[in-house]
Amino acid sequence: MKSATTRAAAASALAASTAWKALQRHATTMQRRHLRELFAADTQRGERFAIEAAGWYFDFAKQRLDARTLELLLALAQVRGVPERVAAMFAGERINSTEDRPALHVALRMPRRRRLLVDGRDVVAEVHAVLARMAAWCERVRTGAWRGHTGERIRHVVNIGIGGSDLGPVMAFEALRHYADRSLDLRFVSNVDGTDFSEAVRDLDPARTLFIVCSKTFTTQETLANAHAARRWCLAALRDERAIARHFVAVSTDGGEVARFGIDPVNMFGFWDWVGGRYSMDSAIGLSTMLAIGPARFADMLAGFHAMDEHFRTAPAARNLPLLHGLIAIWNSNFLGMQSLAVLPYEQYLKRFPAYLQQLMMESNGKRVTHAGRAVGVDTCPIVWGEPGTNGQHSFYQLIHQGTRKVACDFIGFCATANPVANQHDLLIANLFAQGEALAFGKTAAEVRAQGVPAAQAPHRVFEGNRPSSTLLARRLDPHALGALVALYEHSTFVQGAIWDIDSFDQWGVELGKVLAKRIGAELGAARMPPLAHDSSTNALIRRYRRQRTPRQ
Ligand code: G6Q
Repeated sequence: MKSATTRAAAASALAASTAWKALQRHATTMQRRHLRELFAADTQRGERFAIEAAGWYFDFAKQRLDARTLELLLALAQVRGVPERVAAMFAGERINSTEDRPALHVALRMPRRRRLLVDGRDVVAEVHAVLARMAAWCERVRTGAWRGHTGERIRHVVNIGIGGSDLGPVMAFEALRHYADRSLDLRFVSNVDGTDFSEAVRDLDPARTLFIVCSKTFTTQETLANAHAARRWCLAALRDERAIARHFVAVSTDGGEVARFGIDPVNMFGFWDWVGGRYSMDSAIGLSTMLAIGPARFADMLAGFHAMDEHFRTAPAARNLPLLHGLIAIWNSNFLGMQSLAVLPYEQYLKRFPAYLQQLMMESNGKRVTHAGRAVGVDTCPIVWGEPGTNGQHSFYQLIHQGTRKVACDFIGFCATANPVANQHDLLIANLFAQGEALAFGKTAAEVRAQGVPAAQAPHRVFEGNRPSSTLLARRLDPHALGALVALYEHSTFVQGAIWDIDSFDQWGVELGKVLAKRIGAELGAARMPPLAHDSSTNALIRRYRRQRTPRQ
């Protein structure tokens, strides 16, 4: 009897396609080849399998592939219609099919002179109108022209949002902290856990604190709960409803909901339904970023995004960085059996980048059906995780080097540092390069023996190698480089989704939990224990929680 997976694969047009089968056949050959052999066979491999775009050097020579692999992957991209899908995205077509809307984040960073009509409206002009309002407001806060209700200058800014309305802003703030105005203290609150809010404001002065409430829909439970907590906290100290107008601004697509909350729509910065939450850090959702680094540097970041967009849109396939990055991800996960991708930035400022990418990639491509609702039939998004180097080396790298699970790695580094401390940047980057080398080439039993390692210990000291990685290297981490890096991963994610024929811009998988949480929330909140009709495990958890919870305040 065939397993469910086999049946799904049999039903899948993708798995049955000639291009896919050719890659499978090729993979059986490549599975037998070691990176040691591939490098020995081609002394130019390091240069041949590397490209550059928008300030980023992408070295994929340590991936387990050869020229034929690339040829087959590029052929797959052709037959899966990747070029047409890219064109459709840039043209503003409704490529988010299940929500019937465009996914037009590329319009957020188009230069002012460009025009792009969506439903008869020039979206580029609208984007620049919002950017101009954001810039004017940020300048007022940064120069002290915007004051709190009691006339104090704003010193603390708390961004309230979750998911796409948090992960991008916090990642960008951390990444660009070196360029930030240090007289403004930025904090981020996302979790509905009251600890997040309480710890964020415990040492703040309400008279000097401003809240940015970021929510595309302005109906998200967590964000509204935290925004109401902020409102109460602010009013408890300032004791005047009029204070809200000086201490709260909103970023949303829904002016009605913003007004209902009590924020003056004059203090609202808008965006559009064609900006997905996880693709929104360069829209008004990036208000905290602009506040921190200033409008000019925010524009540099947008220019970085745009440079990578233009490269992606126009570069020939064989030299197209996001396209190759996405195809290599397909190769690793679908043909070499890599179950996860570790993103390993050797840059402390990128400490939140893996978390940001987890949402970008796993919420976009963690799907099991195609646009038409049929089983994809092959594995989709790998599990994405990571931590900054070198910390990870003293923790989970053991598994990457010698474990039985297969992990593909993306190393990210910069040639220059904003914080030179003796020779520490050289040490950092030496570690980055060393990890890629160790993973690829390992250490053979013969090498271990030659070092005089006792026979009993030898198996523990062997590194089989042949573990693939890519290295992304840029000159320095600045707003332009960050924009280009994020755009690179956005487009790589899109390429992978296009190959699998899935809608990378919806997220129906988050709905069920939300609905159940509402029902359970009512049961936890009821004065008397209500009749419970969940499974026996959930019922028991609810009863236990009700018996042991903190008394209401
Ligand atoms: C991202 C998702 C999701 C979203 C949050 C917050 O692509 O849609 O993470 O960003 O649920 O939504 P709101 O911005 O509407 O509050």
